[in-house]
Amino acid sequence: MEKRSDKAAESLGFVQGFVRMCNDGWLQGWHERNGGNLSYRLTNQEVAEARPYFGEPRSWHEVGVELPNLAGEYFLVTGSGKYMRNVILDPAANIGICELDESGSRWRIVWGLDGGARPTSEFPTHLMNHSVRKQATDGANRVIYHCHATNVIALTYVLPLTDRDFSRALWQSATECPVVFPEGVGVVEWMVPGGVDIARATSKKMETYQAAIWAQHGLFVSGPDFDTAFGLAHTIEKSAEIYVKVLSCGQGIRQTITDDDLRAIAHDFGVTLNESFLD
Ligand code: 2HA
Ligand code: ZN
Repeated sequence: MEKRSDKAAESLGFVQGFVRMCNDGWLQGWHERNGGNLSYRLTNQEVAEARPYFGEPRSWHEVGVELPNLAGEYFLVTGSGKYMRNVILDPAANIGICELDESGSRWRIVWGLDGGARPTSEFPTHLMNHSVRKQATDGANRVIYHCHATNVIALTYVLPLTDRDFSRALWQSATECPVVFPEGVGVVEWMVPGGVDIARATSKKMETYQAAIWAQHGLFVSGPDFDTAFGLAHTIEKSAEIYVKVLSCGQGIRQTITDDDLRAIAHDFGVTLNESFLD
């Protein structure tokens, strides 16, 4: 059968949702140059819808780790060196669908990433996070998103780089935070990006948390769909922005949300806060 055109594949619902999220992140100012990346694990239904557009399979590449629970899965992913602001102009040149082999240790491009492009340099981190989040959420989580959220990064210069310090600061800086991420956030110390070491450190955090902060670099979030994952990044960054503004007033903190207030929010909204972060 003749392969259908790349352009037609761009009208598939999950591709449109992906493209919109790339553009939303750009509009937030989180994707200077080629900064940041996004990946999405397709449902079986979406694979079936996309299959008519798949091209001749390209060569296999090693992930660098084996991820058996992702064997045979398909991922839509942004390209290495590609700019988030360009995705909406030409999706097939800037994003693509990759298939994992039956051992979960190799990937190949089946659609998009035209002109010899490759998946993001952070693909190992994305795949390891997908593996961990799929396991942790019984298959519900499908989105992994990395952005250079400005105020989150700024806080990694002034707060101790612990899960506890960041979780408390974020919970106290916006009342919705304990409801949106009651387990807190993980913090990964500064590491060289793009490799398997930072991927391992991040996915370890993602066993417990929906989000991990990379010191002096950015934010990784996960979620079941584009709205929830983007909303999580937006909520964390907004709270960080408030905390940065409060510190910038230069008067210290006169009053904040107390630990008993946090417990009261958790009680009324029916969420379980990570008690080890409360006094
Ligand atoms: O894709 O953000 O961390 C560029 C990056 C690497
Ligand atoms: Zn980055």
